[in-house]
Amino acid sequence: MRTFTNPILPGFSPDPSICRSGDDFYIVASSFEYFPGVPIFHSRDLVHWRQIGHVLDRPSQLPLDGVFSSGGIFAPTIRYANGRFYMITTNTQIGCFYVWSERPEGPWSEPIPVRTSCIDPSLFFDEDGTVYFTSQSNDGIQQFTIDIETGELTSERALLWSGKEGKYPEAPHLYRIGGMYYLMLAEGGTELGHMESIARSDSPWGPFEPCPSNPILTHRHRTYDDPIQTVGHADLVEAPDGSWWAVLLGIRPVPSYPVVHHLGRETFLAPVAWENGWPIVGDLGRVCIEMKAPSLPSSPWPAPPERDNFESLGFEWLFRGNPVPSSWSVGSDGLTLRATGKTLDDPTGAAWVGRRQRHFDVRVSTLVDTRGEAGLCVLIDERHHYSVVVVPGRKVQVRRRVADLFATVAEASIPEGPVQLVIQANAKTYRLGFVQEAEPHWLAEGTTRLLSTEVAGGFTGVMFGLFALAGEAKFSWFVYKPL
Ligand code: 6LW
Repeated sequence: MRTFTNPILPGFSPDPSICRSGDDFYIVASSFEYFPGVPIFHSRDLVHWRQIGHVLDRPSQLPLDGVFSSGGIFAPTIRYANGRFYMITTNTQIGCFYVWSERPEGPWSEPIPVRTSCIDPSLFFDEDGTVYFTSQSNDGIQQFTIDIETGELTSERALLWSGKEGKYPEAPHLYRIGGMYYLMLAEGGTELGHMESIARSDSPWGPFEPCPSNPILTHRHRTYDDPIQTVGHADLVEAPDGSWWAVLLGIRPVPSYPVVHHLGRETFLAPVAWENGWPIVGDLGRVCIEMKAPSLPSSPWPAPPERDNFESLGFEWLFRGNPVPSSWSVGSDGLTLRATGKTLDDPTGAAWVGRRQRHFDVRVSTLVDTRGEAGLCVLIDERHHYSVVVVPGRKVQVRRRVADLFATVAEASIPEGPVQLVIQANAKTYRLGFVQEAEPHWLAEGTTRLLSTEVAGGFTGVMFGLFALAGEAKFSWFVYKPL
């Protein structure tokens, strides 16, 4: 039996939504305070994915003024209809909106606002041309029809079925499958009680008949040692061969009790079987690391290079909030960061670029040249980060910020010239240091637990970042090496 390995998108990539155009599948995920926003991935076999861009790659589409950590872009939905891709989402700074494009790699349109207060909006294009807008709202799952040219809501507001248990019904999607309308939603909260439920009706407005085996997806009854927890927030897609699949979010906790995770909520794939007009997700609602692969022809992408010389800033690299244009540039001599006066303790605005930690076991390193103060960090938010920093006087320091606690925990002297900084991660520990004459000098450690979502709060995951705190710094290269 051919299998695939979950997660299909490792590292912080929550709230996945999927659509298909011909033989091509596309996934989008939430991006919160990070810019550019809403990463978009492409696959031809549902198993191998590569990022083709960001849906929101201009400040005019993604204003993040005043954004806080885990604010910004919440759960997106992607749909393909009548030759156009649509992506609808919420920006906590401006509200609900959508953009469209004929090409998934962009450019995408300017935002079209939708005037209703909600998170987790979704679109459904019915065969008769009616377009439905369905979303979370304060009093349950709401639905309107929408004029897709203008964003105007064109019907009365209807409240639909709000799930099996009614706690945090969210992430609704409406589908028409086999002549019935299905309303699928997440409930129970995005933590350990997370689950996915479904109901069906003859009409898009209901009344909806709940599936007798709800929730159709959950790990809430599983023990702490299950390698996957919190599954839910799913979206369905039919493959060209008639098979059905769900993408969903889940976490891979660090083996420990109680459950903690630091890589963020990740994107998983599970097969969907239909029985008596109801979907069975995965192994009776359970998702595994190894699952039976789709029978689509395997279509892998070349592995991304481990080394980045910063000739341009690739899709992996993100800013916290809208970038300060004068704070960064790339060119033949690498990446230059220029301090802005903001630090790692500020939610946005520092001279900082970062990328997701996607593997538990990984080593990242960079060569930095500075007369100021600059370095390499691992960060989940402005209150939880570890860094190894070059400081004036040819010294390198390791600093740890955990909530109200801050300490410089180690210091060493370094010779003149560029210095190689390194962070090595396993599931439980980060080691921070520098490399001299090809030998790593480990200065200090920090536990991954203190950078976890359970400690920091919020909706994101850890990132490796490059930053400048004083003066200018040149980073010649960055290496991300899974171990
Ligand atoms: C998202 C909601 C959720 O909008 O978490 O797990 C919120 N689900 O649906 C932020 O990701």
